[in-house]
Amino acid sequence: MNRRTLFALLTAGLVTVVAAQSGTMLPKLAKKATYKVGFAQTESNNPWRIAQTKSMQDEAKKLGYQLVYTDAAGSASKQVSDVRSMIAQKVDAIFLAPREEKPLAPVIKEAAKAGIPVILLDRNVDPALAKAGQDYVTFIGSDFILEGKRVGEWLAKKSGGKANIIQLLGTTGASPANDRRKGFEDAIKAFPGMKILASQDGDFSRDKGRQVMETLLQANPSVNVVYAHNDEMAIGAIAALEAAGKKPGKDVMVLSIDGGKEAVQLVVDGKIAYVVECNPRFGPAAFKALQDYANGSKLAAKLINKDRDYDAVSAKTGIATAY
Ligand code: GYE
Repeated sequence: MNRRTLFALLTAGLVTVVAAQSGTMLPKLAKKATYKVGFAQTESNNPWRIAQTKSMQDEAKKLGYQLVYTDAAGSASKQVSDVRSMIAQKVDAIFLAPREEKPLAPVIKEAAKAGIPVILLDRNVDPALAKAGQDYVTFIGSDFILEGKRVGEWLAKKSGGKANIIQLLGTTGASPANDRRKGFEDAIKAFPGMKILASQDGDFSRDKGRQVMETLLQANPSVNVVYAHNDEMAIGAIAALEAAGKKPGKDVMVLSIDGGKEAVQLVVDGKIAYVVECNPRFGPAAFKALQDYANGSKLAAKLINKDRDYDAVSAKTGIATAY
């Protein structure tokens, strides 16, 4: 090989590396009759996750696609290795529900460099670290800011602008936790009589929600509203309230997000006052996005699911179709 050829080869290599590093190389997806697709789930400890996984599995089965499923069991670092193993298995595409906004961003770029497009499901990544249409194809999920805003506005109306609130936050660093907090806090800002006494991480989990509520209740006996970022923590909080001799629905108003059957039943029973749904049925939208992408369509940066809500009246009929 002469010097000139060597130089040309090196330059070509260099150009590719630079382009990949600047994150502008979203891989294409070939049109095929069937695909082997990864789904990297974050955890499976609640009805919402179980409904989401089922919806993905059902749709893959219906289409005759192979689904490579992993469960990170609540660990962002396990989820990173799950995605790496999907890359090693050379799946055609990856659906990723990133547990937290920051730690999953680098592995999205690793997949892109390996020629595997990633579609984000239900949770987002930090937009400063990875971008739709560049590092990943699109984000499919709910508008979490809007969910929090709907709860805040409902409460402002119901309480006449007066409330002593405990907020049970979702997993620290997870996009729905950040956004549900922002939407709610922005919505109640204009009401000086609505006070957040305490906000603490309950990790979207029932038991953690119960434990955190127990502690916060002792320190804040004047609480009369609990806003939980998901049903599981709301159900945990109800257990803590009852153990302390308080009546949820009478002494303390409980509000949550997700809208699983168990929570909607608690609305019917009067223990939860209001729930904004977060739709977990991703299968049809997720696989349609994959096919659209393979067909060469340019997808929007965000594909937003529609969410219902449940109060004492709508819960009675809505429960029949709650997940
Ligand atoms: O609200 C919660 C789950 O990311 C939108 O995560 C999802 C949330 C959902 O574990 O129950």
